Amino acid sequence: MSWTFSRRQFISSSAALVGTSCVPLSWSKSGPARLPIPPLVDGRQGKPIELNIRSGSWSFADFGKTPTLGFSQDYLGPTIRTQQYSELNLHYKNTLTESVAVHGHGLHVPGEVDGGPQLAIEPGADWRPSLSIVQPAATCWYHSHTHGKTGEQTYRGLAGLIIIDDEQANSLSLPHQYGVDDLPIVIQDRTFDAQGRLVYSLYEAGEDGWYGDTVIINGAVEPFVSVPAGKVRLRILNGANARFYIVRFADNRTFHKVASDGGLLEAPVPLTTMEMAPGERCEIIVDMADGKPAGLLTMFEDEFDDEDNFIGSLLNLNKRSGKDLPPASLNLVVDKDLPAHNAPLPRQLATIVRPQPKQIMRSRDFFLTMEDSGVAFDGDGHKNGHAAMDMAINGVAMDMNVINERVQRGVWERWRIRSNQGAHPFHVHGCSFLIERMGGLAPPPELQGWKDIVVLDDDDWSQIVVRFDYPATERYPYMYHCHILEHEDRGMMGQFAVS
Ligand SMILES: [Cu+2]
Repeated sequence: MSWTFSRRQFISSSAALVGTSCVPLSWSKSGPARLPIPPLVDGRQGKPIELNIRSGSWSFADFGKTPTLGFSQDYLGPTIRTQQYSELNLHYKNTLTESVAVHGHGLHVPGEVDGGPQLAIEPGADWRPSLSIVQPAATCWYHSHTHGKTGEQTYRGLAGLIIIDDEQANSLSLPHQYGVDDLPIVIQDRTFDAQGRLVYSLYEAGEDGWYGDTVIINGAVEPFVSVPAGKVRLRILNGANARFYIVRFADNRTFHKVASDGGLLEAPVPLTTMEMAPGERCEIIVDMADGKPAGLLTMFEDEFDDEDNFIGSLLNLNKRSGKDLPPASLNLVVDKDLPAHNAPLPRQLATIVRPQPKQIMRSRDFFLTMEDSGVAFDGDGHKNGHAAMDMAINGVAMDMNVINERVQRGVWERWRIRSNQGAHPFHVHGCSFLIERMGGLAPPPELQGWKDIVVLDDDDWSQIVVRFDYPATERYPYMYHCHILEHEDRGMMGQFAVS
């Protein structure tokens, strides 16, 4: 199936909606799990941060352990804190028996330290990128970007957050106590077998990518977290391989989005619901001063597969009491003993300087295509009968030996992107960009900040303005690609050099 749900319907709707989320769980023998908070590693003084890419063993719920991958831990990696105008020195060690490339998603750094597939770390080898952080405050992340294996390695655990601070952002009155009122929230979905082991197969993934049936937050199923009776910042990453989520609270409370992929918005935007595509980050502030618990709902957008279903869901919401809602993926529970941040939200957050029309020097178009190619083959060349799709951008699949575009450094460009079928999150390395149009429409206020992912569809063009300030050589180029990881691994990706 391919979903026909249009972004246009979602964006034009300010109403809240509801639907089924993950399968309700009855596994919790020992009560709900506490939200795992990845350790915070301070990279601000330039001290090298060791990240061992290793295999692990992790229990997502009360159904036993499963083999996993992680950075210096069993599943996921530590949260790395850095700041504007500092050097971030990373020291990856690959202890696995397969090669791994690790990309710094959202970082404005040269191609030679960007971590694309050309920079794979061989088994037993090290990689020590030194990153000059010049960009402003943002929530970025690092994850596997290994040629043909990004989906599987990320699914098994190779992902972590990078928080960039800057003086301007630090001067704002926003919650900033990591693990107390400033929480990392990585949303993913996973499928488990009867023994509780992770199930994944690129070759058996459907044409929309690999969907897990169970939502996990920081590696736990339906956890809770204690928060102060005040404002709480959630740095939410949609770290799923393929799912688009609709995020809201069970009591439909208003929250404020303060930052998108590339950093702070110009002003907080009040919302009751938001869409998150794979790879996107949203920083939101939720006010817990009333002392009531808040359940974070993460609904599968693909289940709203047509307009009738979508409108039906809206009508259902009016009939439902709070008790009928799907289970919360994360429960925020107030602890009055924790120090609360109760200052009003700043009215102004950042200044976003947009290019003048005359500064935009050239245009490029990118057409993402999926075509049924008949019978699929597994990794050993055996026919397996599952959906086979040829994935391409501008008619060609990713080829490690081909530079698809050559871009001039420091010059604004307009890129237009659309697909022949369905919605795709388009990600560009080495930059943040601004969205001019999304599916033919002007972006809503919460998408008018710096971004590195734009959603496109088959009904109209999405359009961005972008400028690259760092070089990427033909040996170590940047990538543009669909962030549905199974689409990326099947070839919906291209390489470009900046000089
Ligand atoms: Cu795609």
